[in-house]
Amino acid sequence: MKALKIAIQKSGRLNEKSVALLKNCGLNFENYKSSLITSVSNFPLEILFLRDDDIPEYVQDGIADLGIVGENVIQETEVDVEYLQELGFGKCTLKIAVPKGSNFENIQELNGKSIATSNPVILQKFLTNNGIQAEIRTISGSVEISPGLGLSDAICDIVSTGGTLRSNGLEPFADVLSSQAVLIGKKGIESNEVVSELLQRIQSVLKAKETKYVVLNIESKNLPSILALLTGVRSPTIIPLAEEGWVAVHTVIAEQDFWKKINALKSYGAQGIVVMPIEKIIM
Ligand code: PRT
Ligand code: ZN
Repeated sequence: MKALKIAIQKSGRLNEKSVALLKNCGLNFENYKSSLITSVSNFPLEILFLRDDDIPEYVQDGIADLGIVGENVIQETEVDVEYLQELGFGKCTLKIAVPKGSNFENIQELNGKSIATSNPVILQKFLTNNGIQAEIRTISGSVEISPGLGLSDAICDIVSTGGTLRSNGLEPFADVLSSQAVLIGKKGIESNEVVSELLQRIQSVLKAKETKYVVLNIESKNLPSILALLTGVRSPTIIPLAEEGWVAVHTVIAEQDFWKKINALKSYGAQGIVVMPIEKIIM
């Protein structure tokens, strides 16, 4: 099989999780901070380490076959690439924010105002879709200080915790785009067998993250109530305990309703509940 190239961020917010995802897929590679390219020893793949802004175009132009990058960067660079998989990390929202106490109530009030951003393409689309005419001031960094310096009335920037907005006296006003890291590929690449194999591995790692392996003990007479609760799996494994009238139940529980189910299991008399992470789930 011919080796493909995947581009990931060299350093920054997505680097560590992109590397961890590929390693969790069973790929063996050295991750030298100084190198721009590294080979995977046990899979036909080379990894390119790039600035995130360059990744979409490298993939569109076929210099890399695949890439891991924030949805916001793909939209901003307006490239024509294949979206292969949302990866569930690097989650953030591109928001319009205004100085605290501005008392804006409706986004139409942005008409005639100036908005500073590093994402002029996405912002312009949002303004056009909402029939707003505002002046976009494109700046490359520290967007959040621009209203304080009198450079703009509002900003449009990426927000995750909201701490940067707060510490600059700003408050979020409108959501423009929700983003997370995604796996992209050059057009037509999804039919490649190396890509199918990698996608299958990525999906099994993501699926495993969404679930926990749970083992518990319960009195046999209470078994029907907890079986009714554990509907997400085909059938849990039931093993008799040495103590008469008790069984151990092995099952998986989805992360999203984990605490609700654990509390319900306890209320039905489950004891000795052990929870373990799952590395992969092969569907
Ligand atoms: O060097 P390179 O060009 O590769 O990296 P970069 O500096 O351009 O990007 P980087 O590493 O900061 O972010 C990479 C990607 O992570 C972005 O494109 C987003 O998809 C995603 N991401 C997730 C974020 C954030 N969260 C985030 N909080 N990108 C930036 N921020 C910044 C934001 O710009 C603002 O300055 O963090 C600040 C806001 O954070 P809070 O937590 O205070 O709200
Ligand atoms: Zn960047």
